[in-house]
Amino acid sequence: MRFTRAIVRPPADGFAAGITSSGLGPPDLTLALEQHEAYCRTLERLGVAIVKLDPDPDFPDSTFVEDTAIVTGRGAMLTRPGAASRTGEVAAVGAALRGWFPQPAEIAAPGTVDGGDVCEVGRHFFVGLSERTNREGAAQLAGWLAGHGFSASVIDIRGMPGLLHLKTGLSWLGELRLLAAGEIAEHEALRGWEIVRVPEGEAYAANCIRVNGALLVAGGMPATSALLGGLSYQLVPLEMSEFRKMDGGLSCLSVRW
Ligand code: CIR
Repeated sequence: MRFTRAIVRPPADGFAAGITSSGLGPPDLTLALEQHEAYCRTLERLGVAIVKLDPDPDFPDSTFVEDTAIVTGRGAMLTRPGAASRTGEVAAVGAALRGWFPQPAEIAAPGTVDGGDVCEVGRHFFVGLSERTNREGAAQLAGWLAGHGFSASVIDIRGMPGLLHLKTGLSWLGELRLLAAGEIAEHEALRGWEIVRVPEGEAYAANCIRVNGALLVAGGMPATSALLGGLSYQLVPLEMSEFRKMDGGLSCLSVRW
């Protein structure tokens, strides 16, 4: 699918107060803003028009817009993020999305879904069951997807070490190929898929995004970059150090369609 638009939201003052388990120390906001700007410029260079929301200091995790909405070629759905501190982030993204999708579907309580648990792979979606996405939310999402002609399968990542979301450890590289780190690579839901395994010590590199012929990858991951470069992807490495400190990756920073 060719992307033409993306919603993004720069990190706000107070970014360091967001949720994190990384143990990498507090992010530097100035550097985070530079990294965010480079991300936006890259999307634009690849033909994606950016819809930039104002930073919101009331929501320190609000730069991770991906978690608040799911957009497919056939419609949009607003999520109900699993972390209480993040539920208020949906309103601003929803308001922006309504410019293109006037009546988005919505995940209803008690369901919870974070967009980071939703991995589109063509006409199929893998949905992670996680600390953020519960069974009820996953079922609502699968029902909505089915109504639009998409299938879905659930991958329970609870108990898999180091994974906040499904896409922390899994990315679609296009066609029948996936990039996966750690235990996810062995999951039976992925049988029949060609799995490219993230090299030891570079698990953070598992979160990457394909955008209009390019593959955006985290910078500073030499073994993964060499592996993917060898598979002839057009790599665009982006520095993500400050978002990594807050458990965020490349996919989290935009809602794309
Ligand atoms: C959180 O814990 O919710 C944020 N600090 C990080 C969210 C990252 N989002 C994503 O992977 N889709």
